[in-house]
Amino acid sequence: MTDAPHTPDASDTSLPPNTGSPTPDEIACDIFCAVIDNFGDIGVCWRLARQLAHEHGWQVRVFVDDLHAFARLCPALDTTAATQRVEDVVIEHWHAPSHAGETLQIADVVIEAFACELPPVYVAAMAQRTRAPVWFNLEYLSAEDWVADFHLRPSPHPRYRLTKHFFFPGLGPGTGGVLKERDLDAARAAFERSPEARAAWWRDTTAAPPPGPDATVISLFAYENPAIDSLLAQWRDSATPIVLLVPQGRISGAVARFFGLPSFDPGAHAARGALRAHGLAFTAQRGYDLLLWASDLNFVRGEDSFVRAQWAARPFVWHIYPQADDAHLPKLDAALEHYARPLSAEARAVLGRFWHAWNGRGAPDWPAFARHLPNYSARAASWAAELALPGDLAGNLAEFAKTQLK
Ligand code: TRH
Repeated sequence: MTDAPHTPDASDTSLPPNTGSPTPDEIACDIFCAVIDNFGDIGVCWRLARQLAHEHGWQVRVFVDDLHAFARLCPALDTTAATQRVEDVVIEHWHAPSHAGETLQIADVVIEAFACELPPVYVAAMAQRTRAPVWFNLEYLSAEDWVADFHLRPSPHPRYRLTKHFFFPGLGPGTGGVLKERDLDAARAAFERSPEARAAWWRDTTAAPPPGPDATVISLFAYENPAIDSLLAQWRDSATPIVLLVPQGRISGAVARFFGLPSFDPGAHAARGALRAHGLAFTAQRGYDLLLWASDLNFVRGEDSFVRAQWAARPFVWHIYPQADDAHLPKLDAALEHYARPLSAEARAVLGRFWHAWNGRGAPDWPAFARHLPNYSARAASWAAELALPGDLAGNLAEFAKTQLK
């Protein structure tokens, strides 16, 4: 353990009972995160944890069961430490489902991410607390309409005097919104304004200078995807240069095969026709935004990169996390409905076909998509403004928690 965990609280009956409502820096918050696969679960929790700590002054502790996945996004993490503090957040290795820290301390606000189950001993202690904690189940993001009806619905515990609230992220009014740091737009504007910062990024990331204005820069973060072969061939045959940036991941193998290489690891470079590709290292989470800002078009996946691409205010193509029985397809269409709404019928249809093709329905038509890129760029900017309307998720969650703690 490298640092003391956050403040003790009234679940410890030896302490005086909790009376008045806590001031912001006294609010202790525990986030429980089980990593199902990939990086999205911990990606969302880590972003939320930092925002609650840095922007709201909360004392945040994250229980996470997979420190190795976490370390990919946060290289400062010590994967052998049971407890550590990183960026003012306490990280507990949630090494067993029953584990709830070395000493049982119950926070004012408890967030179970994506319906992971809290340790039973922790829930029992929550019920013993003088003032019941504010308990959230943070759900996965969906753009579907029903989300607004279910957001913040209370669910009383069947046995204990506890109420859990379902917190639904969403793209529209009445939902919990999506995560957005207060300084994000300013950081993006500074990067966009600074040719030096962009040149340095290109040099450090690809060992190449920034491409000329006629090139289309594309970042590619995706699951394995059968549409990639056809798309790479269309980019090779494009009338204008395409620069492809591929962070190391599940689609790297297909890119390597296209170029006849054994792998496409960080530092790899290859060119065919109009297509030039660079293999990139998987960066710390903050660094991923720069890749989105340096690109004209971003292929993203899952949940967190999908949201970041929207804040980057550039066109994007979403590889949605595939679910059994194609349950993900209505979610894909719901997102399209929000995002594509003001586009012309033709631009909307082309975008819909392209997103569908990237998600296993049909073949991608790059020339048609590329023709509409200026429309998609304009829409990306207006969409980022619309997406901000429900407010930032961390702020919305903190506001609601405070009303419950009064
Ligand atoms: O990794 P994902 O596919 O994650 C998930 C999980 O599969 C999860 O189980 C599923 O439920 C959810 O999707 C919907 O995609 P996502 O959500 O975009 O998370 C990727 C994270 O990785 C995101 O926080 C950005 C980060 N990242 C980096 O930090 N550095 C990088 O170089 C890249 C490419 C990404």
